[in-house]
Amino acid sequence: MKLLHTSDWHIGHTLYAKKRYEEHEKFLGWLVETICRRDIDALIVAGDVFDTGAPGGAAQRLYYGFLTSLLGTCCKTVIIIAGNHDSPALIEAPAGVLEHLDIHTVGLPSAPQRHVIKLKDKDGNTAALCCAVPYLRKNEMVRLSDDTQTSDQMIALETARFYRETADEAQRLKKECGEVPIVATGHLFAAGALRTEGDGVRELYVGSLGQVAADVFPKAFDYIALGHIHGAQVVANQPHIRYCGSPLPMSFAETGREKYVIEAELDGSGLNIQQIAVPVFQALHRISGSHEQIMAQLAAIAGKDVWIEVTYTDATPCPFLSADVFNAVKGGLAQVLSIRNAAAVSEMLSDAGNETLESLSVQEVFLRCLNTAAFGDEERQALISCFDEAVRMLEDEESCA
Ligand SMILES: [Mn+2]
Repeated sequence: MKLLHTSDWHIGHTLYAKKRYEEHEKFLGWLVETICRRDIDALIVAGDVFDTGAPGGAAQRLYYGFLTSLLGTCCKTVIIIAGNHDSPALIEAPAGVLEHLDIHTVGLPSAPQRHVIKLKDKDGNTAALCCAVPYLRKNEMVRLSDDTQTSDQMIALETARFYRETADEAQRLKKECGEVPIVATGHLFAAGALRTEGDGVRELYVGSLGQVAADVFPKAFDYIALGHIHGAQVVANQPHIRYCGSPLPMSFAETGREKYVIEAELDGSGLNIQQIAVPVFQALHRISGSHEQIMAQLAAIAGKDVWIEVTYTDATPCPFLSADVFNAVKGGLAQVLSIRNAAAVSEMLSDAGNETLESLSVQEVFLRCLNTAAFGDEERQALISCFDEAVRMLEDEESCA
């Protein structure tokens, strides 16, 4: 019995203003190919299928297109759970239809029987059982608990109880199915899991609330497929409890980091794990330094198909940095997605009060940028109306997406 574990696709994600549908399309195409090439029996998607609770048509088309392309392949069962970014209702809405295709979507916690799913082999026999547990939302936990307080302890206790009851149900079913392995899913923050700055993981609860110790998972589980943390890792030194991580880098902070899906083979002799590296579908590159250093680095890669984040590190303000940067890559394949100009930002913000960039409107930020350069009245007016038009177009585009 071979299963493939992936999570945190975040279909619909944008990197700065860049939509990433093309990368997702390539990833999902590669995933079908990989499933067929490696003769995978079952696929587990451990949450955060979409980037938002209301994914647009393009995002849903990619998702359903992918599921359709699995039909008739070696992959006989698909399990999809909702993550903290997903709408549980949206993930579960097509469950009735998808069930007939042995695609099981689980959004909300309910009775244990609903969460135990049979994984089939090619002859249609049950080859494993899966305890499909979605992200457990705080208000769901409060509903399940007698405790009305959301505390660290309550979340840990309810999570443990939910896994225990589901595992008990799986063990009951195992008596009917024979000696089959039991796998489980989760979308949670396991205590001790490593995060890196800017990895794009949205906090589940405030502070350390909701970190779950590895001992909440019953011993009955032979493999636990987790989602939520975007870097692949083993939990608490237990090789059968792991995060596969997101298949795409979720920010420039993840530039150069290897991404994986995980193949877990479960048979009589135990568990055999292989990390399969996901190809890079869009190269990212970070550049930082003085104006001179930035220009030299841009010149070297302007011809490559790469998305760039530029960080200006000198303390002296450099008001024309953006224009120079965009000129440097003009006509080449490289695209600059972001320019971080800390010196310009701090010059624009007033020292009085605790003003931050986030507290200003986009128009206000633009006006202050204009103030740092000497434009004539006419030129200034033209730039303002041009900017307003650009903002309006962006807003229109967003409301249509
Ligand atoms: Mn995620």
